[in-house]
Amino acid sequence: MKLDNKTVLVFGTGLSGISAVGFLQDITKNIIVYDTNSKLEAELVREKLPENFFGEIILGDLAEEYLNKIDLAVLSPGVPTDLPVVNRMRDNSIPIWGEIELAYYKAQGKIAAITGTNGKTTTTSLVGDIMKNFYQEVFVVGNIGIPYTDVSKNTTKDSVTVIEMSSFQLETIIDFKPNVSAILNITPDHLNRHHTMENYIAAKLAITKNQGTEDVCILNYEDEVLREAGKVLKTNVMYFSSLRKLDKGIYLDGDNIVYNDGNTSQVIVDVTQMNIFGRHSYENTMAAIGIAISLQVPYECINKAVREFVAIEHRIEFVTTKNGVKYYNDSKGTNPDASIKAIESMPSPTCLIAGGYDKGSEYDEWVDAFGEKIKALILIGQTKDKIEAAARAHGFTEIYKVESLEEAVVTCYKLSQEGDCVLLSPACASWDMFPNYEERGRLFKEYVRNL
Ligand code: UMA
Repeated sequence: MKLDNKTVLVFGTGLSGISAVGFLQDITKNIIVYDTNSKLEAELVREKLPENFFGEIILGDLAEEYLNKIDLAVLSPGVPTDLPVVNRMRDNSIPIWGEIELAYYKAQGKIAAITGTNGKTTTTSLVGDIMKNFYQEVFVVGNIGIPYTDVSKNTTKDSVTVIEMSSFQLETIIDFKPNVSAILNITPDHLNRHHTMENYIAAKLAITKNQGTEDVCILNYEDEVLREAGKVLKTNVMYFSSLRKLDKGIYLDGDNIVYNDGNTSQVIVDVTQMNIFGRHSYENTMAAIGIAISLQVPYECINKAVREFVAIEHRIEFVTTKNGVKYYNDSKGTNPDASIKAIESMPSPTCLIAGGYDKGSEYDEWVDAFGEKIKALILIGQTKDKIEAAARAHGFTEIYKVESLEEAVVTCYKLSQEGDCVLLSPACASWDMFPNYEERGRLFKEYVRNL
């Protein structure tokens, strides 16, 4: 559909909505900005919008009359696709695009798109670094925090755009087609939005729905859903595995990540030379390598970028060593599954700081993952009693309940001995004690450095 002079309703006034308006302004002057949050103030919304935007801003309910004049609705990722107002648009045959689909309208060059329940931000950053080692024009966008509509107009036939895509963003793509896609893993998440696991899986698999025989989809062989899905895709599939050698694909063999093109094998990197570790990090790295190989990046460029890559902030981020004890910040470990990955990647006995805002998670599997690794559990926040009960039910008794993050850090300092690790990986959101997980992570690092 051509968008010139069409009337477009931009739904949502967060990062994506504001960026979508800027994107659309060169194409049409008929833009309506809409947000269901009636508590927002129109003038404050206008301040966030481009200066030369003089269109209408509607907050709260959307009157019926608009449904007759809108040619397209552009949804922000956080807007559920089954909202009554969205259903009314659909009933009125108004096309509904996500912000990613809108950006794709002007996209040029090569596109790598990455999704998965966990690891997608790290993998996207790593792919971005690898690409920058070889290509001149590289954009890294999407769920990672930069709307795709911010950059897609600047892409050229020679550029590479690396996009982190959430299931929310994938739900509303139509023609979006990456040259290379990757799905890292699929475990239950965002079920309040997608309602069923089947819907969630379908959203993730949509990343490859428009790919053809000239494209590639990178899949985790050890994820049963993905392994099966790969057998019926109409595009080329490249599997990766951290558990077995593959006749074709990328796999971990001892300390080496190996690429086998079906005829010959080539060591791409020795994982002991990397700054990120643990099985999940090797899986993310293998996916990134698969993307890079598919986009013809030479092995030396891949090897260099992978060896130089450091963990992104708040994700199993190494902070410092004090008295022979290594401190790690995993404040982004806001659910039990993400925290399990951090626990598994600790190299030695660990004092674990956990607890926070109660999202209704269960902690049984998380406590099971402690094994011999966790020597003490230091609990903070709203969930401390709930987590304590789960831990005791699984026979874990080395528990300390404290009042602040600072007290937790000091407790770990006293409990740990040379060779140990201290890990902040709360398995909970931060909102009971901090404005966000970033602030929690920053404070943790500050307390550690002041020890
Ligand atoms: N809104 C409505 N009605 C609704 C829901 C939301 O009007 O029913 C409005 C809100 O009032 C608000 C706006 O929509 O004004 C917010 O839009 P949004 O939630 O899509 O947020 P953005 O600021 O546009 O940020 C989005 C992504 N957010 C979500 O998917 C929730 C960001 O991912 C992303 O970085 C950004 O686009 C740029 O691409 C964040 C995220 O939490 C990091 N992602 C989830 C995750 O990683 O788990 C999926």
